[in-house]
Amino acid sequence: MRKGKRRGPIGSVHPVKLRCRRIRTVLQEDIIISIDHSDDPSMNMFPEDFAWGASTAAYQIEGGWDADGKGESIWDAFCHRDDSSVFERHTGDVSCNSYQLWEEDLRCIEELGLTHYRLSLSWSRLLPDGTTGHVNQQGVRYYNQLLDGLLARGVTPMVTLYHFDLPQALQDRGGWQSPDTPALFDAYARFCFGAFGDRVRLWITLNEPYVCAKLGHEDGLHAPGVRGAGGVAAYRAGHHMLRAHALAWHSYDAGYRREQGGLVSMAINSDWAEPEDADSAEDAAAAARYLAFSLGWFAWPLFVSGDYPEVMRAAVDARLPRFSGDQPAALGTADFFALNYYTARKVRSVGVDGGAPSMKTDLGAEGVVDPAWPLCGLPWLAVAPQGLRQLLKYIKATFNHPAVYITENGFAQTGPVLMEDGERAAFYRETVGEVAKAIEEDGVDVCGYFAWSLLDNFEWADGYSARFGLFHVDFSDDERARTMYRSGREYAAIISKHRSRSRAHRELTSS
Ligand code: GBH
Repeated sequence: MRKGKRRGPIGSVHPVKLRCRRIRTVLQEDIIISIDHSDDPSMNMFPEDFAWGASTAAYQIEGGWDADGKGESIWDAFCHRDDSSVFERHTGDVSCNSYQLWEEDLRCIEELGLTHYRLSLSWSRLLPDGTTGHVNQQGVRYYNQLLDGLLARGVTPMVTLYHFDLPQALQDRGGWQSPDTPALFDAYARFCFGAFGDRVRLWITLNEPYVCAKLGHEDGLHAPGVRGAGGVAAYRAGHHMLRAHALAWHSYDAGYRREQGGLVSMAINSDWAEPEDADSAEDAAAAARYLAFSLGWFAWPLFVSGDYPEVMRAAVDARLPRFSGDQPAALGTADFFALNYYTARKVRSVGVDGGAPSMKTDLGAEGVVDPAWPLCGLPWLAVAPQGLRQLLKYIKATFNHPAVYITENGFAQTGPVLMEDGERAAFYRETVGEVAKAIEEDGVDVCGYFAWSLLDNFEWADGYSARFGLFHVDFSDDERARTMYRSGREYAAIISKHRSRSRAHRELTSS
């Protein structure tokens, strides 16, 4: 590897080049372009082909839970339980009704001026029993219309194959705890590459395996609702998700990449973590463990060693599955780094007090929110945009300078709806400013930023009580009217300013 040169995406030889190298700023650029951004930190230079996007997920927006032959997913089943733990027993049965109102979504995307849109496919809408034995053509038609609609508007799709909604039929066969599920995922992935890959260049196999493993198979807060499980089920589920990802990446590499020329990765979520007491070696070690157990759990196998981080191995020991014998290997199966970032923690070390093993005792650390960071009503979500810059720096240093897409980032409102959501507008301004600094000052190869989310939607265990949208959705109205928030106007303005700035800059530097 030559020094000073950005390393190509791992798995290196393929026809796609990520066209997101940084554009060098010229001196006097401000004067030449005559935009005064001295008081606006988000106005640094972004590459001209930077991806400005927003994200959604199928179960959170589509509704149509049993429409036109769709099969049941684990989230349908979880929400329909008599003893559902979801906020006020909300469900995604109708949600934003994007299954019928997808043209409204396209209008929203256009109004924001997005260059990219990240959506997820509902596995059980396409393959009702989870297998390719039966394809639901109505589901295929739905996503064809949506993808064609995006392309017709000049919007590049990024497509996630799995965003928490396993077909219930596969859960009945053991779900992510079964060693058979990775091969079934691979078959589903190949089906999607074949059906949609002529129009999709950016693929995410799985969204946040951490959340699916831990909240779904240890905390019981997400489907399938496995609780306790003694720090076994979550690691096993996570392992099978890594295996599923590796199989799908290799399937793409061997069977589709040459013709379709796309890129495949997995979206990994992590808080930024820093020691609570900067002078404490214990807290420093605890913060490192905190990162290893979230980002590292999935990034180490893909980017570093093909195995879990050492600190995880040491703490979890025999309960952590082994990769030995797994073919193909997980190492090298990410063409870019896909990061979902929301918040940060000050971390302190906590002693292990014996008792039953759990992910919590394995971690031996506790993260707290700095009282200076504003909250939004969701206890876990404190505003810490500077943590994103820190995490990006960490990713550059730890994973050999990968190309990075920020595939989710956002801030919610809870309680009475504020259409003039100034705080959220400021959040986007500041966050984009931190991304700009990561690119310009830290040299991180950030290729895109996707806001979570296009629309207010079904926020999992919190139902509709938390609103993450750039558009407000009126869930009491059959039309599910979408109305842009002030934060949406802010994001649209950021995008349009940056796009014209980089265009102007290119014209100047190329003449
Ligand atoms: C993302 O997860 C999801 O991909 C997306 O679907 C979701 O709508 C969005 O965030 C907003 O939440 O309840 O105290 O156990 C973000 C990462 C990690 C945030 C787990 C919530 C649970 C905290 N998530 N965390 S707690």
